[in-house]
Amino acid sequence: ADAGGITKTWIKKHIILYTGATRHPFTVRIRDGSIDPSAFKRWLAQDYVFVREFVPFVASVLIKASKQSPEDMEVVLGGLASLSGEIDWFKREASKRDVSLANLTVHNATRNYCRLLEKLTLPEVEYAVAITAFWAIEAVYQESFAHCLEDGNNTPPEFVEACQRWGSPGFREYCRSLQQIANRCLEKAPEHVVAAAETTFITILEHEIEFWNVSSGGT
Ligand code: HMH
Repeated sequence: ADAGGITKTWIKKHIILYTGATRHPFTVRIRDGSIDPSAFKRWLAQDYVFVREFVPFVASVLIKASKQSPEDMEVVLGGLASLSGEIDWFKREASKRDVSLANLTVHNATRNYCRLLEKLTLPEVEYAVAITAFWAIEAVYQESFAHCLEDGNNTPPEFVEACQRWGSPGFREYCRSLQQIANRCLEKAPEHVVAAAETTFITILEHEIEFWNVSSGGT
């Protein structure tokens, strides 16, 4: 297999969708400084809902990883552990910006994405499919927010901290580890599992785009 593995060939094959998720107008506007602060607030509240649902999903990946490889388990455990601090960060950030997390409206795109996570949490979902989904979810945020910190950015100071959560070199390394695990699993997986993982990858990208759309759009 080539260096980037199967996941890299999928990125190339689905580059329009991938770019749609990783260079969405919402994050591009953070980078160029034209972001509407109310759009950021909308994103913050919806992502808080998402991250709460993400915890049981990652826990399910942890259980699957623990049955496959001790090294994989440690990588996934690191990700799960960091979600505790992430939830705290959302709460702090929301209170700073006067965003109520108590009785917020859950948008359709958020609900749909949470439903997808719930399905991917089921024990019958193959480890190779689950870890591919996990990698794709994290990679979209990593690529999106790293771009906001790259050379030539005009990211307003008040959003730099958020960008650093997912755009940092540490998060990039963590995503690389997930990608390597996914590649290794996919190499060994039977054809129908590889096909299911590719479909899941595409579905994740579509849900990420819909999710960003909610943040940038009106209500
Ligand atoms: C919608 N995708 C969404 N939210 C997140 N926090 C991540 C990915 C990364 O964890």
